[in-house]
Amino acid sequence: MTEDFVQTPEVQALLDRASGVESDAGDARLKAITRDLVEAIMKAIVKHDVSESEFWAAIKYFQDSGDEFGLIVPGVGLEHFMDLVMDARDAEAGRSGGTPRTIEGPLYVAGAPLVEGEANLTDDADDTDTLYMNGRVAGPDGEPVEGAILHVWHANSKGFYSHFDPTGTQSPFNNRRRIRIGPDGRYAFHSRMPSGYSVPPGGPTDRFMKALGRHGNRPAHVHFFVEAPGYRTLTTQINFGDDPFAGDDFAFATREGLLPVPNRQGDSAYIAFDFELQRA
Ligand code: MBD
Ligand code: FE
Repeated sequence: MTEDFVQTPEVQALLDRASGVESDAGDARLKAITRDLVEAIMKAIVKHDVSESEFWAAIKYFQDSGDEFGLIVPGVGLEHFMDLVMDARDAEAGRSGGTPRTIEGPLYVAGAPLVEGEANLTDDADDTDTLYMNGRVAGPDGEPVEGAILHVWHANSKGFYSHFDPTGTQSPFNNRRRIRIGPDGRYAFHSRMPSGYSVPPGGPTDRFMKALGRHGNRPAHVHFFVEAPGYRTLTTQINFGDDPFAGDDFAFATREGLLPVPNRQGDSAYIAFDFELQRA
């Protein structure tokens, strides 16, 4: 059997009815995308001669993966692909420059405390070193950006994020803050050093990665949204350039220009990093 099987009138009629495209009711865009996605799966089933038991194993896998779906998406490269798509759309529209975007990942939580000045991000005692980070938020001409809010979130020394920590030992917004930046565009914060992230051992993402002959590790990193009136909101993160996984990130978030090497001195590590925003 070949992929042409999907093109038979019977299968095409099935696709039209299943996606609703044959009727006027419903959401036209959703119908068209659903039809193409289901058709792509059908083609893969035929092309790879997928057996009934493989089919049901896959269905069960996705049913059981529920909470980790947001982790599987970056793991298979789709979230980074969206960055590449947005970069290409920007290039087509003649928009360029500024700090590169990179993926948000599945672990952001809205509503972190809003703070000002030299901010401390860590509520909980954590047994490791202190990270000091500072820099500027500027526009395309180097102008300081006024009224910016820097959203920051990162893992603790064990690689766990508050809200998603299986040990249940973190305060709700540990290592999560919104920092209101003053008119000079300068920010500074300190927090406990994050460790690299690993997907939950033995979980759906871990099992998938192992079956692909891969791993589920990310280098130590710090996430940001940078928003300011009159500028485009930037979603990005820095990954530590000296981390063993800096060049081998399972989520494909590391990018040139986003890999500073911390200046480590005893129990402290320093990172200077400037953000450049595009105008809205
Ligand atoms: C993370 O901490 C993360 O940032 C991404 C992108 C995926 C999984 C865990
Ligand atoms: Fe992360």
